[in-house]
Amino acid sequence: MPGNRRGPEYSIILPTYNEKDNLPICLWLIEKCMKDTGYSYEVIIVDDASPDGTQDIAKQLIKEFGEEKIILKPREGKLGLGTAYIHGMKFARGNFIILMDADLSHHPKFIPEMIRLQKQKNYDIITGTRYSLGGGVVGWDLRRKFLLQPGVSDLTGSFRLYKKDILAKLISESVSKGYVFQMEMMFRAKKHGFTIGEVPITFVDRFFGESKLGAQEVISYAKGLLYLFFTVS
Ligand SMILES: Nc1nc2c(ncn2[C@@H]2O[C@H](COP(=O)(O)OP(=O)(O)OP(=O)(O)O)[C@@H](O)[C@H]2O)c(=O)[nH]1
Ligand SMILES: [Mg+2]
Repeated sequence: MPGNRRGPEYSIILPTYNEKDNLPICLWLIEKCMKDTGYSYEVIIVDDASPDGTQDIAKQLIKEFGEEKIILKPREGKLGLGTAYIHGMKFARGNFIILMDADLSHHPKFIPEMIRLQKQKNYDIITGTRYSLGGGVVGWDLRRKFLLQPGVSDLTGSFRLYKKDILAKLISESVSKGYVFQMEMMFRAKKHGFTIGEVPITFVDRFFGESKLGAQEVISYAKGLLYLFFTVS
């Protein structure tokens, strides 16, 4: 922890790769939504040397919002989503961690609801669920629908709120590096008997920027899934 100052209550970790168009809107929406809750927060941007200049935009936003609120923790190259969360966690000062995508697929308007539900029953984890009533998936391609079969709850989602110590414990046990990371978190959480609350969310496919879900990522995702099924029981 940097210094002995009291940190913000919530740390939002935003992994970015080529999100220069989405980042400003995303941060603006986060500020708007968090203001309404009255809780303090910080956003930790983990950018993996995006060639589109995401970091320059991030630096401008730091000037605008202040360096207490927006923290940039870049890495040398594209090292994957799972390790991006782990990297961001190292700098998080909040008691609660929110993981979300920066491409506006995850609308910050759901954060206050996640916070409210967590407080209500002191949940260990709140997950944004795309399959319950009230939520939905807009514009998903077939390939992904096929890979992520709808279940009772949304294991594969990546819009979540965690108690920090719970996430730290789950991370210390995790083996996944890429897209399967968040699913592994859920498998392990269930195994530990951690309490999980669900908030229905609408999920919108990215509008700006290119999809990073290439063939290689689909393959390693499928492999990771298989591995999890056999190792986490
Ligand atoms: N730091 C970092 N961020 C990443 C990496 N891969 C993806 N991201 C970010 O993680 C979030 C989720 O990635 P997306 O590419 O949106 O993944 P997706 O939603 O499955 O696929 P699309 O939206 O179709 O591209 C976004 O904010 C990305 O910018 C990575 O290797 N490193
Ligand atoms: Mg996306």
